[in-house]
Amino acid sequence: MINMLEQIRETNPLVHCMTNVVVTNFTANGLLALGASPVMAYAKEEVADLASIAGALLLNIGTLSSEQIDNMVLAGKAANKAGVPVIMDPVGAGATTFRTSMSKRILDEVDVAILRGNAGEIASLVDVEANVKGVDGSMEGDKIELAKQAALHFSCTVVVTGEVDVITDGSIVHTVYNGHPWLTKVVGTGCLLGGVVASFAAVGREDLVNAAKEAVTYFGIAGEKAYEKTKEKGIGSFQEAFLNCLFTLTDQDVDELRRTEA
Ligand code: ATP
Ligand code: TZP
Ligand code: MG
Ligand code: MG
Repeated sequence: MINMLEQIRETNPLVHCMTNVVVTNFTANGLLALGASPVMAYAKEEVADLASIAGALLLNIGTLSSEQIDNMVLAGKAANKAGVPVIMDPVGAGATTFRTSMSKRILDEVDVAILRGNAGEIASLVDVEANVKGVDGSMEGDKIELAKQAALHFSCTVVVTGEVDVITDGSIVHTVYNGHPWLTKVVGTGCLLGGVVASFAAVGREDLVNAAKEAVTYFGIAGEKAYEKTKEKGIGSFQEAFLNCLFTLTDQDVDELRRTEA
């Protein structure tokens, strides 16, 4: 049994999140439910200090400004220097030239360990035709090939999420079938997943593909369990049940319910 949940709950890794204003509270509560220790911090005066003592750094451009991107680069470089894994979510890349170019700037200046996005966002970063409307995105082609292409292009682990999730470093490929469509009815699940991936990376630095795969599997199973508890009620109850499942799921539950392929 892979005991990453136990490790997170025992060590409570500090996860420095530079994320968007829509999902800040949901992300902090989701990470606390998991067992990590979130801190949201943005000021240029402190981001480098925090990033270098964190277990992982999350850069999410959801409500970006150019000043915020400067500070993300500052934090990312400090994390790199300290050996802290950097997880990036290029929210809405492809929707505007600004989002695409700022995402590329971070990827150019910071050594990103794990890039997590929907297919449209990832496609737009490697100049593959994509359909991105605001923060929702898709692409028609093969998602495994897309993820591999992005992983090789940026020399990092890539997580492409959707109905099926693909995790790859360009050579090892995992597909995760766990998850539920209601996860798309609650804003910020993709963004929270970035924080969850960061938490798993904090305790699983030596094998980031595996850490990302385990994070995505755990998250998908929590979505399935939450749906079973609230399908007669609706998505308000689902959101609450989802947080409860992030809190209660064990490594043993994940092993029993995983639907993954390597
Ligand atoms: P988007 O803005 O396009 O919804 P996102 O950034 O919110 O993207 P998602 O791709 O929605 O990210 O991924 C968030 C979580 O939802 C992941 O755990 C993913 O597996 C799950 N998920 C997304 N779509 C589905 C689906 N159709 N069926 C099952 N699970 C899904
Ligand atoms: N607008 C800017 S960021 C954001 C919205 C709606 C949240 C996107 O969250 P997610 O996880 O990508 O659905
Ligand atoms: Mg979504
Ligand atoms: Mg998103």
